[in-house]
Amino acid sequence: MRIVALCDRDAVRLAETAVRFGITRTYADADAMLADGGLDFVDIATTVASHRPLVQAAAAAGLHAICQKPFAETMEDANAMVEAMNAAKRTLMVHENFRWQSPVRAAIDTLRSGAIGRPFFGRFSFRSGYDVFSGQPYLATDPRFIIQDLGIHVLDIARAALGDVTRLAASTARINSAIRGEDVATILLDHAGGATSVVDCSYATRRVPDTFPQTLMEVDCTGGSLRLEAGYRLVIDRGSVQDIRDVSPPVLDWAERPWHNIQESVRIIQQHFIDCLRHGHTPETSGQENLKTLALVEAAYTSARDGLRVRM
Ligand code: 89V
Repeated sequence: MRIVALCDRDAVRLAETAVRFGITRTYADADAMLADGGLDFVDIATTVASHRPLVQAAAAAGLHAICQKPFAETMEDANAMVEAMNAAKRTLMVHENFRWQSPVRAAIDTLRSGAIGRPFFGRFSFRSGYDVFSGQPYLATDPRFIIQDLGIHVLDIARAALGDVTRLAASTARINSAIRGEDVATILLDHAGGATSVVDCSYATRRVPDTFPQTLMEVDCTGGSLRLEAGYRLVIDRGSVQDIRDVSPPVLDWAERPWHNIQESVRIIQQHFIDCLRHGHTPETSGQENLKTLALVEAAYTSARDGLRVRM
């Protein structure tokens, strides 16, 4: 597989990327790129409002697609994208990459193996004071911030680790008055398998060292407990026996700290997509599957706004 065409409305970025990677087909308009053909799939790495028209255009062109998270601003848009790709019989994967971070994956795989029994409690935590707004300025101006941008990842990890959710309650706060949306969220989840978990996220937490962009995990199971601690330390306790593993992600040659765990997960999820296309499998984070994570985002905003516990 190789990248044969690039589309970007920012002419400077388009030219720079084309030169850097030796890509000769460049476009400022996605429809023009699709009309020229010669593509197997598109990787849609745009902001959320453009996802629906771009995914529908890919489906109409008979192409498979990867779509960035957050998949959609509304369930209606998300359902429409899934239906369009289903009707075209093409594969749609949401680029929900946090569950693919190798340290997070090591923890999820341990839980899924059943080695420490049945989970009954989880905490999935992302707390930082990192300035994400300078790199992604739109995050400061959207009415929705942390649940839609970051909580979505952590909710997805909670689902990957403990299974689907039956009920949810959320509280939010805005600590940084320079932004429009909420920058703190605490979400209580009941999982179908019987576990309860807490997803807590903050971009208003000052601490040294700052753990950005690590998701910390803590899961109690009937046969032991598991913690993914700061600094990528995975601790698995079985009473008297403690297994401590360094699950630090590699810093890929194009990557940089502290983003390297996210950057590695991008490579892993892209590889997963290619493997799925080659073998005719459905991606773990398919559009259809991601509807459940997106529903949790919607439910969290409803719960926080109305002070209600929401049934899924
Ligand atoms: O990578 C992301 O999804 C970002 C961040 C984790 C920085 O909030 O939006």
